[in-house]
Amino acid sequence: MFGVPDTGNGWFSQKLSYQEWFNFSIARRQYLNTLEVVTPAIAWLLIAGLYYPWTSFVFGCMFLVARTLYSIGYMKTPKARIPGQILSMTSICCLLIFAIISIFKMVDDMSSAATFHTAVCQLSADGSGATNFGSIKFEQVEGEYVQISGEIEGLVDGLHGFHVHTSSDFSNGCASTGGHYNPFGLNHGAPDAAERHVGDLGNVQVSGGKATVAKVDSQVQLYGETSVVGRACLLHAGQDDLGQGGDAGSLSTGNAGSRVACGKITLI
Ligand SMILES: [Cu+2]
Ligand SMILES: [Zn+2]
Repeated sequence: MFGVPDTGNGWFSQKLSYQEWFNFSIARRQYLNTLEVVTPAIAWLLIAGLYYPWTSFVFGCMFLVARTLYSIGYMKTPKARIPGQILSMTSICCLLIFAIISIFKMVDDMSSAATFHTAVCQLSADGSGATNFGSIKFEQVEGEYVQISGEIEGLVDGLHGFHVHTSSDFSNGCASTGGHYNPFGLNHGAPDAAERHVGDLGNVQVSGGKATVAKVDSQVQLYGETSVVGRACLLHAGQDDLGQGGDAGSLSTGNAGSRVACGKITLI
């Protein structure tokens, strides 16, 4: 297999001449070298290639040239193989570094893909999914607060109650989306109040016909048992009194008036 001279006396024959053993040794070392160097190089090349295809390609070519130089040098003198060896080690080390970075990126990608949620809610007068009033984006990394952002237009200036309502049943427009999402059976309140509905997001300030929403909320979730995904986001004609109105309506709806725009909260 390694070009072992057949002496007819097995592997440990003492009848092999020095030259025969030398040739055998060279062949065996070249074979082992191939296993020890080329195998990891190919493995690292494949891993690094996932995130750095062109860099890996360049180092792969460099490695190929290096191994060719090394093999040519090997046939001549121990010194002649040094440049090939240096180039080979350099390229294989670079491949290893990029392979390690790729593995870290892979792990990072896998964990963030599992824990990062994004949802969007297109606002229209009847929940049809059109974006007549703009749209709201919900973003959440599991274990952290949700970020709510968006641009709203087409509402009259002033404060408008902003909530997550229980269902995305738009059979009767925004009117059929139920009450504020309230899985814990509490009274209506401000977003930062101890007692509030999960769906209570306070007010949105419209001025000059436009509003920019930028909120961080502690109770709205995009995953788990109290997820708001599949429910409705909704804007009212009037201001939400945040439960401070002193009447029954204040503790259930915030007296925010009629429902102007709504849409389904959908994961993207
Ligand atoms: Cu509401
Ligand atoms: Zn409420």
